[in-house]
Amino acid sequence: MAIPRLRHAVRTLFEVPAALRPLSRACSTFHAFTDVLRLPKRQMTKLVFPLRELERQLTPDSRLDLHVKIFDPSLEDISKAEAVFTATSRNRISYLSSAVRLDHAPDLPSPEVCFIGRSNVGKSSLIKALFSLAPEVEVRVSKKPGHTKKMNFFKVGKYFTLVDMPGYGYRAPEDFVDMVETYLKERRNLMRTFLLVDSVVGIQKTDSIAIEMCEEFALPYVMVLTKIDKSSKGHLLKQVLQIQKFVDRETQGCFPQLFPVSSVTYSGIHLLRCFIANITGNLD
Ligand SMILES: Nc1nc2c(ncn2[C@@H]2O[C@H](COP(=O)(O)OP(=O)(O)O)[C@@H](O)[C@H]2O)c(=O)[nH]1
Ligand SMILES: [Mg+2]
Repeated sequence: MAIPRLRHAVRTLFEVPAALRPLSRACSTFHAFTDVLRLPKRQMTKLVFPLRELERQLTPDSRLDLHVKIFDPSLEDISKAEAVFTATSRNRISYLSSAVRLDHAPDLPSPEVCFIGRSNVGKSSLIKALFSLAPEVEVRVSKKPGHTKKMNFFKVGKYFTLVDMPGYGYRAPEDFVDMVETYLKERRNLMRTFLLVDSVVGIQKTDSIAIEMCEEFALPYVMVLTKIDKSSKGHLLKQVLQIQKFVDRETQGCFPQLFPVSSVTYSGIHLLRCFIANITGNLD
């Protein structure tokens, strides 16, 4: 009697709960755009263009509030951009080095993009998701906040460099402001700064400091809204509209279109890859 019960217990232990099944399938399958293209249209739109899915919930007259089509690439362009992020023998994608000061940063001629945001906002997870087609790249994702205390440089073939910046806010390194400020102000090949905001809680006080920094240095930056899988549709829409209003009214250098993403379901990841490939001049 005990053995069948034990067997059942073991089986239950390794079973994916029904509620998580679509998620686990999403994680294992949708890294590659060819798999995404096989999805039913509605599901594909939701995964590739999460902002459009949110827009559907708005009444026609308030749809203009969300700028969903400023960057509106074709599926073919999104496919093309994927090659940039796919590791091959001719396109080596790898961790390059870490630095605590700008004069220790690698001196490369290629365009650069950086990711900044509060500790725990999901920077490393997002970078890991962007690099899921180069699984050998090691991006450390911590359970504890404040893990990334250095600027971590990743080389994406001959195309561009991507920098994971240390998180600000809780447990930020003391010299964070000096490090990040100097980098943002002086890095000559910096093409775009991606400023991550947690979509669950919206713009926090510490986020405003980073926004002010970007504004003061007149940097072109883009707001990426992380962890969209964590909220209900209603809550997410409310947050997105609030952030959009803030961007429209209070910022000069921020790209008007928001980029909602989830590093768990891969929602928005393919579009963001395409945007990065585009602004670094690698989509032609
Ligand atoms: N549900 C969910 N959790 C996430 C997502 N992105 C990150 N996380 C979790 O948030 C925590 C902080 O993530 P991490 O990438 O280390 O943040 P960082 O400090 O900004 O680099 C980790 O426990 C992640 O698993 C996401 O898109 N969805
Ligand atoms: Mg990190």
